[in-house]
Amino acid sequence: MRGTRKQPTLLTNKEIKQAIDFLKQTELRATGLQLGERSTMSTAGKVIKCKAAVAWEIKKPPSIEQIEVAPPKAHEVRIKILAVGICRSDDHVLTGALAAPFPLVMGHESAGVVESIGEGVTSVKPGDKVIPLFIPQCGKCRTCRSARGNLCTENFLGRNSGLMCDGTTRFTCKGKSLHHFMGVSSFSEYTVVHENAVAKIDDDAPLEKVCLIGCGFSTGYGAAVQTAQVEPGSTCAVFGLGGVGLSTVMGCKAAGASRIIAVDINKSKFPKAKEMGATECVNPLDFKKPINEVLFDMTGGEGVDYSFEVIGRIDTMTAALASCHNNIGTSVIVGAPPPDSQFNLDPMLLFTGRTWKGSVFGGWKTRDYIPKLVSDFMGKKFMLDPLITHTLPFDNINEGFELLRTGKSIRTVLTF
Ligand code: COD
Ligand code: ZN
Ligand code: ZN
Repeated sequence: MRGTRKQPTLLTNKEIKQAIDFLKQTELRATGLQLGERSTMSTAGKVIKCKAAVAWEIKKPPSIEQIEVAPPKAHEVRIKILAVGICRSDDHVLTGALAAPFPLVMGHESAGVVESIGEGVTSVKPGDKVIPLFIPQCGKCRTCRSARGNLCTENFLGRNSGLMCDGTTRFTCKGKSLHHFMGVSSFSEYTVVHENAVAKIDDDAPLEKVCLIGCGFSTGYGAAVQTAQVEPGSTCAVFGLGGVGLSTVMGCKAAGASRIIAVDINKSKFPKAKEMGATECVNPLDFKKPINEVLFDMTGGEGVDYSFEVIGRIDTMTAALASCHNNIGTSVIVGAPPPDSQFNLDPMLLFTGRTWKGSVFGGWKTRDYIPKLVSDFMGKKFMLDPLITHTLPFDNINEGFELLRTGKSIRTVLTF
């Protein structure tokens, strides 16, 4: 009987090699790394030397340097960044419009893969695709416990120390400590963030696109669908048509607004705004009267239902407020005001019932909603491609800043 038992099938050498290659590729896909790169097992617990853009001084372009990135401490996550967008706030740091301690590693609109985790981290593991979050979600503070709001008390915008929670930094270069930025610092091949500031996303998400969900897209889109909760059939006005304002236009459209009036002093922004859903475009420089009066004329003397200021100027914030219906209108401030600025406002604008709100990162509770936004993108509920006008190798970061300053780009994505 023994002689008749079927022999196990033997694989040829070629088939064995194919199987090993397949397993290797599967593992690499899971970590997001390229062939030839070994990471998770070999680098965990060690200092990693890698490339980063270091901003040494205000008003000087960042320089590409080799830096050392320490391993994550308890409740921290070290991430290999694979794609990062250049946001206006990064530029604001360089110009001094946004205060941050130098030297630092900027960058906050990114996506990557977890390289290693510190003690006590349970929500992500090495190999997970993630988006680092400049607003964390601790789950414990007053805001996190509330159904409303998203500005977790642990947020790095308010703290602005450029240090991790234990008061130290994970970055050094040429023997000097470098500050973190917004708790994220993604102009670096590797970064360390707190576990509360990481969102695990879909394994199939294209990182060079969904990195925009880490700031610009979510900030603008959320202002309409989350903060204002624009209703179907409403009339909206969006002031400022940069990447964030265009995302607000997309949000108004997704919410079912029937009129979306796009406002900008640069008329070259109008074709893209129309592509994103604007029904009309207005240049305030074409009129003698104030833009709020123009918008009242355009809406039969009623004003718009929702207005959004996506520029960051005091005069346009007031004009956007004055543009909405005097009783049921809502105006949302998305742009950060210049430092030390003040409003000089007619209180009647608010006395009659208008609602004036601010929105940071689109009002999304970040760890809850950023993964959902990525899934919505994968489900084709909105587009990111029209916002990405340039993709450059990381080393060309200063070319990316120049494209932003000269108004030639909407978003530049840098890849490593
Ligand atoms: N009237 C009309 N349009 C104007 C005016 C004006 N007086 N001045 C400028 N504009 C237009 C410009 O022509 C431009 O098209 C647009 O406004 C601004 O676009 P960008 O490309 O400069 O900027 P965005 O869209 O990338 O970002 C704009 C913000 C206002 C969102 C940004 O600058 C900001 O303030 N961000 C901070 C808010 C925030 O949430 N920060 C957290 C992380 S970023
Ligand atoms: Zn940003
Ligand atoms: Zn919190």
